[in-house]
Amino acid sequence: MTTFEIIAAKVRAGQRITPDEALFLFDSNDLLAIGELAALANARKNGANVFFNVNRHINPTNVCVNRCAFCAFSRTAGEDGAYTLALGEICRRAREAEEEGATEVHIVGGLHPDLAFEFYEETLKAIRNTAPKLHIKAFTAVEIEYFARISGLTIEQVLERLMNAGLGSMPGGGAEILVEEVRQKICPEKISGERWLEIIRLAHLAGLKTNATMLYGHVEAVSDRVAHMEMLRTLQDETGGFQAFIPLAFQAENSDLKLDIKGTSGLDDLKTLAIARIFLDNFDHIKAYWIMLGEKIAQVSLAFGVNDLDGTVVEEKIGHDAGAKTPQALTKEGIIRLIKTAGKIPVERDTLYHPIRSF
Ligand code: V47
Ligand code: SF4
Repeated sequence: MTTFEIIAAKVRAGQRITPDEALFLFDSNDLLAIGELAALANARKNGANVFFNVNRHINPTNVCVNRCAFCAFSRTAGEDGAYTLALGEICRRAREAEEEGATEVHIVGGLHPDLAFEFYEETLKAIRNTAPKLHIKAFTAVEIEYFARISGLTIEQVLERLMNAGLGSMPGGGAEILVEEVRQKICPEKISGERWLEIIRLAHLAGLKTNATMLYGHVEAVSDRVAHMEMLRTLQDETGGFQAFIPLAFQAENSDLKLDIKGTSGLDDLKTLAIARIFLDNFDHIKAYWIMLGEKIAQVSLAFGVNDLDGTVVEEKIGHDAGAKTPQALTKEGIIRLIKTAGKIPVERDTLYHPIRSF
């Protein structure tokens, strides 16, 4: 049997593939054969259902002490374009989201040098009071670690206090590429990959569900992507706390990370999503984040193993500050149309993947 036939036989039998086999797939350009296997692996888990949610992103501040090389969103305090939203404005946006039918707010921001931990705790409490029906998905592992540092609390204490204030789950940002050598090139000031995994482990043990992202298409090798996914798969075996894996296509335009390539190719996007679906056999959901991929690739990815199109988003800053050409928001109707015209069944979900309604 050829290597591909061995991999195909494993996927058909519901068996796990090895990192070397994932690498073999990355080195192959037979996109349709890889996609077919990914579609099979996905159909087994999710049938023809494709999830989306009605949500709104709020980024309370873009002031950040880290200044990762790839990030065009962050500013140094006092720099042109630096902003911090008042608590009232955060609540106004949350209330507006709830009134417009959102079930989730997604809150992440920079590591502000002057805001105290209590500000974040108060933010959660204020949102819970003004928009009690919203699930609050907030703060990456990077922010949680920063809160522990500025407050002198342990990670466990930070998580407990935030959960008491209304934190419902955590997004998957800050993972980038977990391999240390790559982190030194793209985000030397950010917590290590090992620390990211440790914070997420503690969050899972505290009872929080999280996602996991992977920023790809910059200086990393495909072997780094495989190593990244392998670390996530191992942690997922231990905790089962990850919901979705979300590959984030690097937006190069306004980034300080100057590369010869200008963003990822459609082939690379689809191959990465498909291989993730095949390799991460213990993740229920692979999410195509249309903001970074474009609506068309995101739609096509539904035939390549993807079963989640994220949400309506409403106002996106991180990808758009970096030059993303996608719209700021999709309407619920727009997402439903993308899914239906791909021949799939749109299912609105809540943050924890309970179905709300099929269309
Ligand atoms: O961690 C920053 C990435 C992430 C760029 O969990 C960039 O449901 C591309 O994590 N090009 C934040 N990406 C966004 C994020 C996310 C988004 C949607 C859903 C969920 C979820 C999580 O954005 C950062 C970083 O990896 N990012 N700059 C850029 N130039
Ligand atoms: Fe700060 Fe996050 Fe941007 Fe890095 S990616 S500079 S930690 S906001």
